[in-house]
Amino acid sequence: MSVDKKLILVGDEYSGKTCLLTMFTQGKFLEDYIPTVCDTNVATMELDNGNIVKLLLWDTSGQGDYDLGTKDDLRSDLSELELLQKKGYAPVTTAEAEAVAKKIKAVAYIECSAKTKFNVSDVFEAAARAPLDRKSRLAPKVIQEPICLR
Ligand SMILES: Nc1nc2c(ncn2[C@@H]2O[C@H](COP(=O)(O)OP(=O)(O)OP(=O)(O)O)[C@@H](O)[C@H]2O)c(=O)[nH]1
Ligand SMILES: [Mg+2]
Repeated sequence: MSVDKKLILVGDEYSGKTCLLTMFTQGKFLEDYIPTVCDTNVATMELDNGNIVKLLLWDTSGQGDYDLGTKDDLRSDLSELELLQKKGYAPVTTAEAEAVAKKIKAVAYIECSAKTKFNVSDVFEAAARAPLDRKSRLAPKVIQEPICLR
């Protein structure tokens, strides 16, 4: 079976959407920040059940209404943690992240890092497998520890 899915990346500006996409599609990590206006890409995945999924990937410009990030590697970055502490912040805890995933009825919650490539393909595989019918969604599945706030 072959299906097309449109996948739209949303999240805070500077949260790492473009880097996640670029690591997945090109295997490259972009150090420099270039704000996105809108960008599209296509990736084809073959799942282990033999299904072919064509992902139409839409990268969007950042919106300020999201509190979770994608830069898992920063959880153990001492200078980042120090910076957060100075501002009175701390990384999101597992419980907080799980609660949000449950609240929004997320199909999956996956911590990832474009920089280290950690779980990058898992994110897109989960999206490729996600049922299109909202009613048939499963309970949120936690694959890894929580994401760091930037
Ligand atoms: N440490 C670390 N830095 C990252 C990671 N992903 C992205 N960055 C950095 O964060 C900055 C912003 O990344 P982008 O992917 O451009 O962010 P974006 O969410 O697409 O931003 P907008 O297009 O403005 O919405 C860049 O300087 C990246 O190098 C990551 O996994 N770890
Ligand atoms: Mg971007």
